[in-house]
Amino acid sequence: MSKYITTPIYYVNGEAHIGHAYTTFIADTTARYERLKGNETFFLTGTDEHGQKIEESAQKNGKPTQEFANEISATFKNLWDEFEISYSKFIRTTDKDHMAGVQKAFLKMFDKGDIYKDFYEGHYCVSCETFFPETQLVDGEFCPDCGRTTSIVKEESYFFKLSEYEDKLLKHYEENPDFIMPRSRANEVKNFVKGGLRDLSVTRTSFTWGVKMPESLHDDKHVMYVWLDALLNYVTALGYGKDDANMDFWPASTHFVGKDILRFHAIYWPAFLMSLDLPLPKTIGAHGWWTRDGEKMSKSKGNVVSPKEVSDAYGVENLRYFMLREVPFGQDGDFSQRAFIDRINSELSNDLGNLLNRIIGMSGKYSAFEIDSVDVAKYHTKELGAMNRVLDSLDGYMSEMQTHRYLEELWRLFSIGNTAITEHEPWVKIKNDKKEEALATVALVANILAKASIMLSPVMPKTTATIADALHFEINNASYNELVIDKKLLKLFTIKKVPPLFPRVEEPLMQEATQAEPTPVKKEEKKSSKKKEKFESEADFGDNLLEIGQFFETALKVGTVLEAEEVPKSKKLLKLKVSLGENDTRQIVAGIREFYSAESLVGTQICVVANLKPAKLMGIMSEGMLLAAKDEDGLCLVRPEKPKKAGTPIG
Ligand code: ME8
Repeated sequence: MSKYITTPIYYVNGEAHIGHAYTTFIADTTARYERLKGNETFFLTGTDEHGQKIEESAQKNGKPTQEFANEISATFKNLWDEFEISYSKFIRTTDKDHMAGVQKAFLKMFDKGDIYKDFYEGHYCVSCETFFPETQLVDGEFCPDCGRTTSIVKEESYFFKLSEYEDKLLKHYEENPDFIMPRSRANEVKNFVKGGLRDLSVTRTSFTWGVKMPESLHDDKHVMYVWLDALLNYVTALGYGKDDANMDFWPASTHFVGKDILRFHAIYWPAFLMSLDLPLPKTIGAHGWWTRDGEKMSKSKGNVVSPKEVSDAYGVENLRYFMLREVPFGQDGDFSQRAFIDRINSELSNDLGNLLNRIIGMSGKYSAFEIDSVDVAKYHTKELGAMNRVLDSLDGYMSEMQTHRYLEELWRLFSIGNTAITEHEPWVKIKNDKKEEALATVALVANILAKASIMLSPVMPKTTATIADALHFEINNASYNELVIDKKLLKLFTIKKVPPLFPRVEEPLMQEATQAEPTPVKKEEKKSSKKKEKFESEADFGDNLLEIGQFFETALKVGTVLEAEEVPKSKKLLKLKVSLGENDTRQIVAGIREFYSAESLVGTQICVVANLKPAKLMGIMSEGMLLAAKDEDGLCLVRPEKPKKAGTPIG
């Protein structure tokens, strides 16, 4: 099967920010995923270089327009190359072949009678390169999309008979419920069309920086409307209007776009395609916006985070993981350095990195680094079943573009591995002469890591290649079929040591100017996290046993929850008032909101670490930590078996 995945082509009026990187990462991940599954995949990205906006930006920068476009286009291409984005073609709308293709398409629509010449008078927004009817203007003057002042433009124009496509478009939406994703976005498009479509002005005479008219029309004073020019890139990139070399890839499987340009892709583009007698793309996937302090990040607002700066500080693969994990596809997300660091430390470093270290450590100690899956099924049917169920569920999330759910589910595999080690305690088995059992657990986890790495590879290609190398296999369609689809286990091999893949991040690595939440990591958090890492990275805790006195340095107490409430703007945190005995009431902020409602906690008892230095979470002071246990089924609080007086020491 062949697949065709695209990003929007980005305007060359400024350099890329993380919003652009996000679209490109999702598209790249999807393209890599399709290739992993064995589908021949064409992946297109590029730059949109015509129109008044670019002409004006070039003037502001005192450069000839083409030179300016060349420079900015190169910054996009260089960035994607540095990020190893696996595009098949980088198109520029100033490419000769593209411009010739646009002229051919224009002529075809004109000859068909879908384009005619008339006059246009209307309110034009230069920034959005769009005319708006008076009824849509804010306060009779301002652009309804970007809020800038519009100007009245009267000019001769060619029009595309968009109004004739109303019914056909509505029919297409009805018959193809996956045409607009997430499906929840389809209504806004349908309503727009039902509200009536006016014919679309598709040429301009007020400036010259655009694709010229087809010669046969002898009408030099017009240039093409930038959106007609831009949308056609999706087919000219495949050779439309030239040699059709790659037109076998058409129709596109998914055009990934931001929700700001959904209307152009879900209304204008299919209408143009119908006029050209070309099939329509399967899906327009519209994602949400990355915001900074609640405002859309954009080049014109100047509130952007630079992807280069973030990747220099944290690594591009960590950034890919974070962006795809953090935000449900279609929803907006605020870029927070704090949230990014938390995910690196807890999910990448602890859950994945430490699991690999533990397996390398244990196999080194117990079997001279040799791993054999021969006894895995004998001791671990439960874990193999759970693992296979997770693996089978993943494709559904990816085809729905739910990358955050995909990764969340994928992480259940690491929980299965970690839980197996905790439950089966290979170090105890080794001491008790049950080597076969101990090695079966080690091999089970090696298999989990291998299969999880294959499925993680579209998101983190390089990191997973290193894991695969340690596990003596390569990630490709053959190993995907063997280990993920056919559920085979790894053959006997010698595991390789690898340097730590995800060094913990102790404090924000970017300066305030480029970070959304400059809260530094507290010293006490730093200390405790170091301790945790050391503990968890050991295979059998052998070198980390505590003296009893060390344990009693921690004051554990029974607490009674007096009050509980949700922390505003946080999905995870609850703020509790907890009694630890007479005259000792504490405020504790805990990340348990996903598992407990505030009301359900009031009056119940919990176990509290009472002698931690206070720390702030989302600006709220927390004066203790409660104990909880978390595995793949969720989190539960550790509580006294029977009610005890608040403040009763534990130990
Ligand atoms: O619209 N959050 O180009 P553009 C998430 N040339 N994504 C964002 C974003 C943000 N804050 N800001 C931008 C154009 N994007 C046209 C497209 S296609 C035929 C022509 C991403 O440079 C998102 O994908 O303004 C959005 O749709 C795209 O960049 C807009 O880029």
